[in-house]
Amino acid sequence: MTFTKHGERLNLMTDIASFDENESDESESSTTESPLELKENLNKPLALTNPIVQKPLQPPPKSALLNKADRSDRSVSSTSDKRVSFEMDFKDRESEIRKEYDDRLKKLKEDLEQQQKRQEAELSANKRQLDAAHTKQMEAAKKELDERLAKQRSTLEANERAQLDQLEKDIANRRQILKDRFDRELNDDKADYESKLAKARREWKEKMSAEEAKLAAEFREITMKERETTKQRLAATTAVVHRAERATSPIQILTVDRATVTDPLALPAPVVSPPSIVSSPLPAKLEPIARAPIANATTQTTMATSQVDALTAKLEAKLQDLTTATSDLQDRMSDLGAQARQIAAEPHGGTRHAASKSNKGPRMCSVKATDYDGPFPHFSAPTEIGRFSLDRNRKVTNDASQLKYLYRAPLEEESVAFDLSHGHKRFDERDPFNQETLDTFLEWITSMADSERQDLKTVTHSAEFISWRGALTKIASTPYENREGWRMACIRYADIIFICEFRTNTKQQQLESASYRQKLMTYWGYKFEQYMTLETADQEKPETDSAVNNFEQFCTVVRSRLGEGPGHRLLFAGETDCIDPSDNAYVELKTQRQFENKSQKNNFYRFKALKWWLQSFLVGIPRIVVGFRDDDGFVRQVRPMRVREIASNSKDHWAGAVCFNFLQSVLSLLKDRLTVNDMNAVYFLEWNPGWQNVGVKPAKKSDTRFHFLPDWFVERFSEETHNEADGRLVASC
Ligand code: 0WD
Ligand code: CA
Repeated sequence: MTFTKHGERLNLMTDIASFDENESDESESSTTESPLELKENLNKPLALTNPIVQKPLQPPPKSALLNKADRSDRSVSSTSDKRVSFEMDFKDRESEIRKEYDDRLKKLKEDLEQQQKRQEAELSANKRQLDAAHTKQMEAAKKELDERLAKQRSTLEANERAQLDQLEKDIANRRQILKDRFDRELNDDKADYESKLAKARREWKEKMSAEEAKLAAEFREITMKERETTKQRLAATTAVVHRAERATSPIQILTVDRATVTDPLALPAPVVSPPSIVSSPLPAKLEPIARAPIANATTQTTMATSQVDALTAKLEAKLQDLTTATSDLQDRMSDLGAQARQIAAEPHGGTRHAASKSNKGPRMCSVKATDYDGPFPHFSAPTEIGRFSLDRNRKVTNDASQLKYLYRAPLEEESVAFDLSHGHKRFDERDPFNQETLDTFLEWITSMADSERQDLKTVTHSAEFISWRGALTKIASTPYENREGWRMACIRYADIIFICEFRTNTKQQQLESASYRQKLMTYWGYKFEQYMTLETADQEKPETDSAVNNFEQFCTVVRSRLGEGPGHRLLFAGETDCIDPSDNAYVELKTQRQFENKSQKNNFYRFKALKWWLQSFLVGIPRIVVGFRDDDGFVRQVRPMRVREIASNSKDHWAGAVCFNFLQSVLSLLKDRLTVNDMNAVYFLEWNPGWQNVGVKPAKKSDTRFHFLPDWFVERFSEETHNEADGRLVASC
């Protein structure tokens, strides 16, 4: 295209076409050359493409020479001149052609350059256009994509919102259902309880008044009858005496005697002053004969009087019993009344007990927390004096074979997922209805005495009280307790007061009516122990697929002293979960529902934490490892809790000092009341919700259920305790 534009110039040059045979070819090829090839050719050294340089000079064509010759005909005449002229012409022509050619080349080059520039400009314009178009397209696509994404996002968000709303609604519904159910159950329980209370009260009243009326009637009837009989008897006796006094012959006396002997009166008489028979004077001459029947009659009268006395005493004792029973009943009714009032006022519990001083003197201890405010009493650091293990068959061995090691890894994990329900069906469980006593602990004491050849006093470190640790936890927590009552049977033997917990009737009923979930939750505690303990210190990780059992157990036996001066010397044993191999400290394992809000945490420190603290503090355990679980029984996190910190975090709710001051008072009360060593005398130390006092009362001797000291234990130490004096324990409450 560019070349046709310069076609004119090319034609001009056909004059010298003979100088280059290739020219037409070249020009032809030039027209077909691409701009790029053209550029390349142009860049080649000119000499290569210059026909003048490439080819030897040829004489110009005839026509051209003729023209020249014509023009120079007039000035040059000789051949050499001609030749010179021709050569000069030729040179002129050559330089002309060369110039023209150069011009043409230059022009061509310029054209080419321009064309190239234009093409380049065109190309870059195209590129820009393309780029712009591309950018535009990209932008459009991006915009579209963004729009689509935004749309999708908003749809998703809307879905999510809808789902969340639905979930919230479901939760609210479930919460409402649960609340309704809970309220209903609570109301039912309350109504049930109130009606039971009213019924019990009615029954007691009826029973009481019936019993009172019956006894009074009985008493009246007996008294009347006895009085009547005695009157008759006295009259008869008086008559006999009179007759005897009047008698003059032995026959008459014999008759009188026979009459006296056959006197059918046998019943005793009430306390009536007998007539002054003995003092009545008899004629001296009759004395030897009359003496016998008179004495006989007197004896009979005295006998009747003493029988009446005995009966009266018996009746009085019965009346006394009745009065005691009535006062006990009144106490119980007032406690029940207080409990009912408390339940009515605070259906969820949580109040402290109403203030009331003991009205029974040393028979009771107040449970009011404020009565025990003050400094912490002396409590010597618990000292471990022994350990024992119980195997699957509850066989006691004097060793630590059942002691487990804490598996520490979960403490380092941010989160865990221990399924506490795993294996529940295979739970190898102790019979929960079996009422355990101190037997295994006493077995250990006996085995220690046997192996060490020590007497009871030495082996128990002169303990004044022996019990499970759990009993002390229960007693000590009472000033802050309002839900669960307790009953401890206490026996004084060998100057030691043995304390053994027995389930209350309420607890027994709760156990009988335990729901599936409650049973499952009991299992959770044991399963957590399995997830967290190793059988040996070098075991890599716990064996969590085997069946869980709660027969095996490890116990630490500790001694301590509570109170100033001699205080109370205590010996108790506590089941201990494991030992931390990092510092050899005992560790208690517990599970706890995860805290989701402040109030849950607050509730924990208010109620549960007290039991945890007491349990560990009593045996000097420094750390509890807690498995925080969800409602489905999955432990999500395992964290340590320092026992000392539990007390300080709970200081707004309870004080350990109150618990220990109270425990000290209760132990003093026991010392006060159990002054005689008698393995058959069982006393109950008891407290139930609503009671303002903890009381001690003797159990019925006939109720052998509570005679918890086994014969083999008593017999084992009977020799050494045989000569010991009673009543050496002294204390005041
Ligand atoms: O009614 C009771 N609590 C009695 C328990 C009455 C008489 C005896 N005992 C025995 C049990 O054999 C028990 O294993 O005392 C043993 C331990 O006494 P403890 O250390 O004084 O008991 P406590 O401090 O109340 O509880 C320690 C652990 C519990 O662990 P948690 O983490 O839940 O506090 O002993 C276990 C339980 O694992 N435990 C029981 N296991 C089965 N049946 C029982 C029981 N009745 N009581 C406690
Ligand atoms: Ca435990």
